[in-house]
Amino acid sequence: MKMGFDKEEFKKSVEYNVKNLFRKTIDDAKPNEAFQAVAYAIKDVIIDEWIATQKQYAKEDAKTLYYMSMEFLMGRALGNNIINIMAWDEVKEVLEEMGFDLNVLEDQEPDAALGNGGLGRLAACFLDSLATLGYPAYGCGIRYRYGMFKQKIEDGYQIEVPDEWLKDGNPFEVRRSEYATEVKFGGYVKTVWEDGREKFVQEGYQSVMAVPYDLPIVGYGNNVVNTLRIWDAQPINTFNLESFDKGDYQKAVEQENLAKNICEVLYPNDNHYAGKELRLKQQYFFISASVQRAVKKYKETHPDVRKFYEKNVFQLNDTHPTVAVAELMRVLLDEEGLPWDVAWDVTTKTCAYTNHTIMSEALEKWPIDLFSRLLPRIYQIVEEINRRFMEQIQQMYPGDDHKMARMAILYDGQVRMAHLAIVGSFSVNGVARLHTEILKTQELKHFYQMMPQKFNNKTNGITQRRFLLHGNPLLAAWVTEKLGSKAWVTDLKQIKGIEALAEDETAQKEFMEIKFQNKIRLAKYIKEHNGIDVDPRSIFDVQVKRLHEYKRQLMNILHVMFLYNQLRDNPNMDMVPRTFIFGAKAAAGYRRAKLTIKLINAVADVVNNDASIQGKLKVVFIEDYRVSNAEIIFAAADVSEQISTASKEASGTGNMKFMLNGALTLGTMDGANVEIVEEVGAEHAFIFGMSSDEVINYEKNGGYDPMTIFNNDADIRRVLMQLINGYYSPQNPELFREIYDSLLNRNSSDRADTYFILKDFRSYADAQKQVDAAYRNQNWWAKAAILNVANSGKFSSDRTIQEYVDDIWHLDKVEVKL
Ligand code: RUG
Repeated sequence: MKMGFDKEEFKKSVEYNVKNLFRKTIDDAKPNEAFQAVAYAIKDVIIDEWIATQKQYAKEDAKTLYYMSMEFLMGRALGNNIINIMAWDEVKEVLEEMGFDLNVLEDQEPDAALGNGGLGRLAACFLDSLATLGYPAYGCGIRYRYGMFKQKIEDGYQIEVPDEWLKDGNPFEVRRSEYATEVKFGGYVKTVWEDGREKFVQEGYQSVMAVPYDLPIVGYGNNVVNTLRIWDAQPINTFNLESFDKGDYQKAVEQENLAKNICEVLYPNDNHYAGKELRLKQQYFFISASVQRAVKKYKETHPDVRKFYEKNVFQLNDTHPTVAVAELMRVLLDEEGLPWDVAWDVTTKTCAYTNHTIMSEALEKWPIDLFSRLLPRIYQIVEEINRRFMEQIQQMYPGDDHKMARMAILYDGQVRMAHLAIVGSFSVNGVARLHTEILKTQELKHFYQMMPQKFNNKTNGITQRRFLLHGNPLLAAWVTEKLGSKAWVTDLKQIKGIEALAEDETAQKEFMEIKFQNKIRLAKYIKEHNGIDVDPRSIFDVQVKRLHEYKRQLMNILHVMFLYNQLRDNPNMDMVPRTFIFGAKAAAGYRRAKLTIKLINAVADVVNNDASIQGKLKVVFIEDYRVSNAEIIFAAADVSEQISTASKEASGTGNMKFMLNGALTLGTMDGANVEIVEEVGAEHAFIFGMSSDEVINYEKNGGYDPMTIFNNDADIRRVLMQLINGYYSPQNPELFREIYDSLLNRNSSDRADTYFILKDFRSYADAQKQVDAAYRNQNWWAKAAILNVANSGKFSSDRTIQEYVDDIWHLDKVEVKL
């Protein structure tokens, strides 16, 4: 326990809150009411630290990071906050005395699901690490009224249900109306002469008021509380008589609707750009508000805005916040009156960009007509940035039109946001070593050749506080006991200490018993939520992540079909019972991904109800995969499926969470898998499939024909035929035809089997066989699992953040004393 947590005070605070919020005594409080009361009591503890931290930052005039992101996939806050104020045991005890179970109360809290997947969760882990390491930082984002949709499975199909996460309010947030900021859209730009210079004034625009809500980000045991600032939109003048009288009725209604719509909902696309106008409005909305506020805050204590970059750095989380480059220019030029060159100097010393993907369909390219209509002044600035950049290319590569075309920001009627981000930033980083190399040598090679000094790698990481200490208390306690210290909680490298136990049979037994208990916990969850019985003694083989073709959930389920065929042919086949567990949301408009979910559930229906295979195979699709159930899933996994087509998964972070919880990776040499294998040793993982070089080579030069595999491999052919002969969909044999076609028939835009599923299939099946063989030797398995945990130190987001600080942000640590 940290000093200063008073159990009696806390108890009184909870009772007081129940009384004031619900007009009840504590004995009558329902779990949800008790949750609210406890959350407010914890907030009360946090608030003092929050105030102290911000005062200390101001006093030290500390440089501040603004982590700009459309997504923050925070999950639940209560448990995390209690852990980070180091009061878990005390709170648990007090609540027990009051007749409440902390776990039950935690379950009352909706996940804050303001993100899609890896990119948003990375932002959340980064905030946790920043606060824990004591670095001054804001997360800047949007307060979506509806977060990532809730997934229901009906008749095997995904149904999207709105996520009303704010229905009962959010106990931890603080509305900061004093920082409300106007954001303007549309209209036109007028040039006027004023004070002897040309000025640009936006007129005839619509605007909204951006109002920030602050959420505390609690550091672990260090009194530091940073801020996640998410912006809500409100109408500037609520629909009023004045505008009605002026005949501005239409405009008033439009402004009101604009404000209502902007923050309504998170776009549920992961790794995919949909080009929706409202999305661009969202981007500019939160960026303009954040940038304006950052400049204003700086100016409150600093006279010279030309030195803005000395105290502020903006990290752009993907291209989504890239308008920040032009918005900062606008503020510096139009509002601060700086000349172009000075403003550009400040901007390019302030902004840094993280690239998270090479997938072309994820790259944002806004049509110029839309962009310039919505953001007329911003567009002018982008035009000028582009003009100057083209001049620079001309100078460096005279007459090389190819370079100009490849690198232009404005090209072919589009604004290429990645190019704007690279040109406007002093740092461009990839998210795993392999990914960064691919950026340098393939996707962004022209930029790398021109400005190599900007490029750097920052391999992703995860917070061990949520994904081990909170998510897997049994293993966390075991690690602490074995190491004789909790130091790993803030220094994950220390977990290496358990490596010495890998060969120790007692330790192996203890480890396997913990895994078994975690599997029982997950089995119970599955029974409660899916009504399926699974055997905790079977191998839990897990693939949880967004559903995307490049992640190849399809290969996984085709392999299940392949195994099932073998079992049908030979029910006595010797195999270790296996439970294949899937969890995945598909973007609402991603038809093929949704059909893959249906296929997984259709296979599950057949396999799980076939008594002849003696329970050797089970398939479970966990509904509504999200941060809170992820914690339970990682803790229970034996096998971590990381099977993306090599070169496509920039990093992956689920792979790290599995490793930390002692699951063995079954994966391709893609993203951060490469570094995981490097840390733990290839002999403690199951690696298969083509390398990224081979994939890229096929993509460039052709030469892959899945039909040859189909014709020559009877087992694969049998599996594929089952997609179109009604084996898993007797009512509608054609149901999975689209999937079959995607594997075998080229269509207008794509090669057949774009993601090389058939190409890698045999190698995958062989690796799966090795898993089966390896699991039979429980001592070996335990050893390999312990080694995975022991070697996960590199993958703490604390390490990642320290690298960002050292190489990009250059922040100073701040100590907060109460
Ligand atoms: O797909 C990537 C993951 O590989 C990566 O681990 C994660 C965090 O860096 O970001 C994911 N990502 C990429 N999500 N959206 C994109 C492209 O917009």
